[in-house]
Amino acid sequence: MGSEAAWSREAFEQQLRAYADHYHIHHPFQVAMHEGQLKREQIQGWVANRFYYQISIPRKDAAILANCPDRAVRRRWVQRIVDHDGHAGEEGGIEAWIKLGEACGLAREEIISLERVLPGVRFAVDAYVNFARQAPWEEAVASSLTELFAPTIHRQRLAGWPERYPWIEPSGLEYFRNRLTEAHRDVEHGLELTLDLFRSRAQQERALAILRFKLEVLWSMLDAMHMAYVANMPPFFTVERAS
Ligand code: AHQ
Repeated sequence: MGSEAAWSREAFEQQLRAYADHYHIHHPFQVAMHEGQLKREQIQGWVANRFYYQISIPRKDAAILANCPDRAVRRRWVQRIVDHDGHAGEEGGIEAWIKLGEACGLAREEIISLERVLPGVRFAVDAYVNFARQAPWEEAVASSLTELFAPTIHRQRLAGWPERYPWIEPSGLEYFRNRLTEAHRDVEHGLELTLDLFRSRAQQERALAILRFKLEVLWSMLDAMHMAYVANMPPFFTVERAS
């Protein structure tokens, strides 16, 4: 194992942020979405598939809490579950995502049934949740740092969708508005923990590898959607043709 000197805190943060160019904002499906090129069914497919990611996030975060012995960390990290599941008087992000789906013309039942979730999306999301269950809690914390790059993607949608997708009920964009503040707060905590806990060069390199894994999760989800909704080659298209 190399005995290279650890990066300074600032240099380590820069190494993490340098992965911005691997973020799924650059995936062809996401680029087409931003440029207004997606049809109604393609946007609906994306919302229905991303719902599986959204309902998996609180279970991912609960796995981190279950593995984390540090009360000070848990009492901040628990907010993520509340943000998504909601609490008395606040419907939460999962409900807001369903509202996004309804604003895109999907029926509530269609979203909640998970009937549209593609195998490739399910595999990628399950890989993320299982990683959080099996890895040391510190590593699962580091895997959430793709949200370093999330505010831009939410701002893009809020700015671009009303003009490019006027058929989407504007109230559905509430989810993205809420994430701007929630993601910013989450990343502050996640980045602080990662910079504090991954100290040696080997640990810092490990954190980069974990971030890369999570970037692959997000990219693979869009790969599955691109194949199904853009290339019109859903799983088993050679033997089964969706009705
Ligand atoms: O809506 C998103 C969300 O709630 C989360 C939680 C966080 C995590 O713990 O991994 N990551 C994440 C992300 C959300 N939205 C994605 C998007 O493109 O809308 C971005 C995604 C992320 O960057 O990890």
